[in-house]
Amino acid sequence: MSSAYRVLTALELEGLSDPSSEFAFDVLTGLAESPKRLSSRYFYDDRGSEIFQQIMGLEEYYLTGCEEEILTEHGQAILAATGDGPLSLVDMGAGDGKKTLLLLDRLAASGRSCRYLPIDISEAAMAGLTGRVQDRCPNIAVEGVVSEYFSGLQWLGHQPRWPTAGTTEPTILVLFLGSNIGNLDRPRARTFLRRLWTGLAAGDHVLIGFDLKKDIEVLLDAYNDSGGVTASFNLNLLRRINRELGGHFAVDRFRHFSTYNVFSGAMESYLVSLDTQEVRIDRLQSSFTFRAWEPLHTEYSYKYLLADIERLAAESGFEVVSQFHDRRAFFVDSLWRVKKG
Ligand code: AVJ
Repeated sequence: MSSAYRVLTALELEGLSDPSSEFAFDVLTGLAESPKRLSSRYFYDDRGSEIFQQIMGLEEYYLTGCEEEILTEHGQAILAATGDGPLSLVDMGAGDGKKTLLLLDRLAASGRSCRYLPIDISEAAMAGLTGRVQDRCPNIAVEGVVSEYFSGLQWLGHQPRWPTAGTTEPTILVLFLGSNIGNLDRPRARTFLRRLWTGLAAGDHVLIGFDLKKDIEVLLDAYNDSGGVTASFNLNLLRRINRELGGHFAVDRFRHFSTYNVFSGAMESYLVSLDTQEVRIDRLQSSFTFRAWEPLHTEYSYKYLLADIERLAAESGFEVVSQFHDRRAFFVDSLWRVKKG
């Protein structure tokens, strides 16, 4: 006799999850909240990723230049800390991979056996990145995954560590560069790093880019660039809702505003409604009222002290190997080793 119920397996459920309905749901709930908010994870559609690449080229957005300097100056030391055996390089939120190439070039030149596993949410960015790496470093095996990093990480956790028989187990180095961790508040950062720890073995490494607390004027300029690129990055979120969810945002009726909260240590970004307006979003079968000067929160970018980084590592099961910073000490790439009992 057949039973009257079924137990859904994770696999059956997986096929049912739909990223665009998740976006729709988060917009629906976020705009119903008070204050209104949208998650910064939705910045990175193909267009948003393209605008972010423009941000990385801005003089005012010092983060990218600092990290390039760190990887150029200390790339050798970072790679050496992971030994000289086969290496799996996992790159979370790889973007255009320009910074990672600074490490890959060295690896390719050293002849060390290496596999490159980038994870990025934008397929266009991934296509560009994997193409570039394959051209530049033909002896590095490239296997990209287009997904958010949490699911990409889970997927990688189920992959064989090293498919070639006869070689020694590779060590893993996970890159989480560019201050991507800055979007997470402290509890979420801890949870994220614990998840990462769970998928790794003792002796694996992670290299995490943290933006440091510094002169507030420098911070404000980085998120309020004079060319308005950051503003269009932020406003692209409304354009994305218009494109994907049939929204009717008049994008020029909102302004970008970004400020520093000294107490929480975060740059906070908002879109502020310039007048009272009602915005219909067809696919949500809903309209939302924005009052004049009402804010919509879109992003946190947390800044760290070196001591915060050490505490975070300890709290999530890692040992700090080395903190590499640029000349001005604006930014740190922190190298951690996985500790297991
Ligand atoms: C990609 C999250 C590191 O927070 O600095 C840049 C995104 N937002 N300008 C950051 C961003 C506004 C960036 N991260």
